[in-house]
Amino acid sequence: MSIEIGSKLKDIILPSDLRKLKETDLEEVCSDLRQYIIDIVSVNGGHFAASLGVVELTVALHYVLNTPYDQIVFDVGHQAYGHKILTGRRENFHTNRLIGGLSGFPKRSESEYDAFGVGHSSTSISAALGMAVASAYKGEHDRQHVAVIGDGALTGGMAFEALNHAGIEKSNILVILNDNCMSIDPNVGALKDYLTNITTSKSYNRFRDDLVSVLAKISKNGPNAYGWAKKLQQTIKGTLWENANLFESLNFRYFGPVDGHDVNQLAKTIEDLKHIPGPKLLHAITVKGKGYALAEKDQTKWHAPGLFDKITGEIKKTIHEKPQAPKYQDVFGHTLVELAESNKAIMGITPAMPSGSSLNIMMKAMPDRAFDVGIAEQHAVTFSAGLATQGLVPFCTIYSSFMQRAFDQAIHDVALQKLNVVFCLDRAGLVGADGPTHHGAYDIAFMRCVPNMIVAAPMNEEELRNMMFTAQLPDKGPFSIRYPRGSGVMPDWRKPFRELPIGKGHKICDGEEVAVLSFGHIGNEVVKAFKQVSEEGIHPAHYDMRFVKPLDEELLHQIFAKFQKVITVEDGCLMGGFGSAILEFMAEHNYQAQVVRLGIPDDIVEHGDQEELWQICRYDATAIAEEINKLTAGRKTQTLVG
Ligand SMILES: Cc1ncc(C[n+]2csc(CCOP(=O)(O)OP(=O)(O)O)c2C)c(N)n1
Repeated sequence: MSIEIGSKLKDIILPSDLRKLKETDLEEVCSDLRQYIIDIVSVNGGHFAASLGVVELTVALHYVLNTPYDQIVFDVGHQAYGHKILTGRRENFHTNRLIGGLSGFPKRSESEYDAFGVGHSSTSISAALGMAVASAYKGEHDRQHVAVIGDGALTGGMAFEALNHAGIEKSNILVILNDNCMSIDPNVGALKDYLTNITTSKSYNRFRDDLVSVLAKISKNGPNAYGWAKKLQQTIKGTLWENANLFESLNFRYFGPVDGHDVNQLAKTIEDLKHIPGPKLLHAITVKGKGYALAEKDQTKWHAPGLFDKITGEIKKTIHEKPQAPKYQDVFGHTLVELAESNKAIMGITPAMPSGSSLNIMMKAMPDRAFDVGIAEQHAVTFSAGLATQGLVPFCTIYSSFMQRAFDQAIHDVALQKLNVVFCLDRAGLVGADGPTHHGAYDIAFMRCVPNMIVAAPMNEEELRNMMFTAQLPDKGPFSIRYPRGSGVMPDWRKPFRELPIGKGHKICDGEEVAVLSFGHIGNEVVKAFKQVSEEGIHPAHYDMRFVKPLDEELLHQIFAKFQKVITVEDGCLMGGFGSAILEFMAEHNYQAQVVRLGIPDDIVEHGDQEELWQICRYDATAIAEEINKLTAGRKTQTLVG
């Protein structure tokens, strides 16, 4: 693949090269950088629209600041492609998100320019504040610390906690609010309305004009900047105080709104802000997808569009001859609407992932019964708990890895009160290219230790539907259902609902010598493995356990009475997970079988293709077949000898 690099971008290997250019070159740098992102993402995939929206901000920041001594923390980090390209990684950028290649998010081990590892939202202000306080403590008063945070990420509680703290620290921290009115889906909430009001209000616009003139004086008067800063404060008070500003009331100096696509103005403003001490917030208005018309028009679709033809904008889709199995998220979305049609108590809740979780199907069909609450997992869970106290049955759908945020709420607000909240944990297991920040590795372990929690995982679409059906029946208490990223296995999945007995697994096939116990979709790898080993005359038994809590003890007694060799398979962490639950059962009942546990090791699993990662972690079909072979090698030899 040969991609032409624009003439201004060509010579920039590091930000120090960028800083050698004239201000008049910056617009061209931005246009080259934008084109490079389009060129690479169109053939490689990854996040798209967010990086296009911050091209000017990224160039202005690296132009003005002395990175990596000065530190920039990008919130979430899905918008940091431009930053990666400008900080020594252009040559490798074509490996972005591929196995062994660059991470799709800033990562400290990848570059000294990545001040903080990110992936989960709303952490940037806390991290930048920690750095700023450390710098102040060490006497590095010239050092700048910047958090670049989107209006979506600002809806996360952590961001407010950090603003609240930063307002009483005297540290030099600059928060740049990248306001594009979008999260992945349109941003939600009262804060979004507030930011829109600031952007359109007349008094703020008057204030902005005053600001520009004061900042111009600061620039001119350089060393005496502090005096001008005081004057600036008076200006702010004079023109702004009548309309109390949220950030000002938290002791931040608020600047803006400014045009986030005017790179020269941004560079000047950031230069001036460097000389103003204490916590500051610069409100930049940007357009998500800027510079690629289709992305500007349909920002949700172009958040992470997959591969596309950059000229026509056609998103590439594989054409299949046979009907394909649906994505689990879509089975969830359609099934929820179907159930909600007959059970009026059902409600749907998502923290900022309507399209990612397919709750948007219910939001469209039943707008008064489905809620996008913003990037607020903790709130989503406790809000669901509140609904449940009133006899409603909330289905709270959260990606497994984001559910980590709401662990206390699951215990304190749901489980202790035995409330009927159904957790639908999407993207459970290894997720692939998003990598370690996003792998849903821990939910089996952290859900099964919560008292009163039912923990289930479907092996296919029909089981998912039946688990959802069962969970909404009266008085089931807290009920968690996990399913992976991607598709199931049943093209014909709209089967009639059937109640599943809680805590009951089932035998998929009888066999001899070895029993394989699986939990969830990964059981389909066991089915494939059995095809491989059956050709060698090996016929183990397979059990789909369906529930890790409560465990099907009756079935386990039968299994351990018959088998001395057991393999457990899970798409989750081995420590404390499904295999651990089986070992605990054995210890309690004094069983002595040989057990091999397959799942995610106690290590960080990097990014890569989902199936490649199963292979690396040794629980894909081939690895399972190999383990079966190892356990049965003795029997085969005996058979041959006999
Ligand atoms: C805790 C958490 N929840 C959900 C997500 C998924 N997520 C990734 S980007 C994003 C939207 C961020 O919006 P914003 O900060 O405004 O950035 P933009 O994409 O608009 O530039 C969401 C919800 C996440 N990364 N972290």
